[in-house]
Amino acid sequence: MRTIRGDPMTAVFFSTALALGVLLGSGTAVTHAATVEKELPELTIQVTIKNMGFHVTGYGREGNPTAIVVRNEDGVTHGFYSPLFKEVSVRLEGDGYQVAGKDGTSFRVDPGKTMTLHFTKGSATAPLTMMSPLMRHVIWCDMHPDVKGELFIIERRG
Ligand SMILES: [Cu+2]
Repeated sequence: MRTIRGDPMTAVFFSTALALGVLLGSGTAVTHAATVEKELPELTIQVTIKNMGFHVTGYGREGNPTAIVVRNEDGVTHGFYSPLFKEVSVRLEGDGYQVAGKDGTSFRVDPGKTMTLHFTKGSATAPLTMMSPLMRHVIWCDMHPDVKGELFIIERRG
């Protein structure tokens, strides 16, 4: 049994926290390194759309189920698209709907509504180390070209 201090996940958390500051608002992602045999916990990325902008907190991890919770606080319908959706299969929950956008599958969320997109990117076969990179994935609204942002997912590499 590892101690928290010696846990490689804790090390990843603090190194990414230094890099990203306020993005990592939630402490819930600090977990013990799960073994591959166990079911990995779902991580949550919160995206609030407000004043025609994306406000993102949290991050995902390759091999872990990940939920993107998209809350639209604007007075207009927004789209939510990422090239990441070409690589993963997405399960939609909540008050959103799927559309065929010009770049591929996209999602819509009406004013005041919240939708959740569940997916798992890659697998957990490689271990997480202090060198595991934090990869950036662009997101944008395919209805308003100025509304864009980014998501972060830690990749597992040796
Ligand atoms: Cu929009």
